Amino acid sequence: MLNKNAAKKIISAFLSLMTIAVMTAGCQKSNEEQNNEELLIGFSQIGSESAWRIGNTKDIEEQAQNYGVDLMLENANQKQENQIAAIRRFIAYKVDVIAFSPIVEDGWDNVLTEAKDAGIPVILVDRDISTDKEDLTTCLIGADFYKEGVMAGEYLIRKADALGLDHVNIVEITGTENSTPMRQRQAGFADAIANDDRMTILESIDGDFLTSRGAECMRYLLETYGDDIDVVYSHNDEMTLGALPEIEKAGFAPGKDIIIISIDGGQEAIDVLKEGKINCVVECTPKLGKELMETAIKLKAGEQVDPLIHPIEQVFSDEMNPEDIAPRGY
Ligand code: GZL
Repeated sequence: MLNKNAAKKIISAFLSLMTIAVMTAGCQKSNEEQNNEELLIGFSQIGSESAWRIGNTKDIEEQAQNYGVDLMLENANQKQENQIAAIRRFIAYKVDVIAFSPIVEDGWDNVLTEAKDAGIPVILVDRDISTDKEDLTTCLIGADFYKEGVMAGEYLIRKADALGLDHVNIVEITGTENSTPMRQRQAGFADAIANDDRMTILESIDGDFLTSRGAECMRYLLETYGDDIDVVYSHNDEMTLGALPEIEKAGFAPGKDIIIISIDGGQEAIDVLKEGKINCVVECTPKLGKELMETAIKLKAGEQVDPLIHPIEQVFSDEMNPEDIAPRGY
């Protein structure tokens, strides 16, 4: 039978061991969390307006899985206010990194200042913003839209040479007004043809990157300019695919009577190019997910990141054998 003192010492020693065990377990748990901490990205996507956008979303989700990254992706259904609200939710949720494709370039200063004050880095994907403030974003991962416009203009000059044209009347169906791709595709194309006296842009009209608007714009342009139109320069495949039936209804053969130049390079447009109804499609890859994950992982680790990441892009046209074009995947 233990005397009382011995019993007290054993109980005291047991309680001390228990305390150490709990504390160690607590430390071990926090150490384990720190070692296996998940990277959480909050992504605000513009919407689902095109095969390009749907392909972009799919690629980001697939790459998040490949890299074991937690992704909160919210679809803004083409509304800037929905993107701003989503970014505020990401801030409240204390995500590690915020990423988004800004539907237009202006109007982001307040919400991005809130993200900066919260210490959450922001990655721009696909499109850019316009701001006078410093350091609201860490980098831009997206196409060189100006170069896409230049490549479209350079194709048209080659096509006019090949056809021996002495004047070329162009109608332009632009993407969403004040968006980066619209501004830069318009500027690049205009600059590429600026010194060619054969070229005249009859009118530029906003098709908002939508098939339905592309059809409406084409109907108006055909009613206004009729057979004066030699070329349609469309800022994305959806608007192009909306325009083509209107051209045919008006009695013209797209790709022959009217040169058709488009941008994105989705499978549907490439199939129509193979039919000879589109003459040129400038590639704009939606596959930006890998670069996004690698950049976010670097930011989480406190590493420096490239401020600008442009994917390499090509031109598909009737200057090549369209059968050589590999499946596009979007
Ligand atoms: C381009 C992207 C554009 C696509 C359109 O990177 O922002 O938005 O060209 C899409 O198809 O709507």
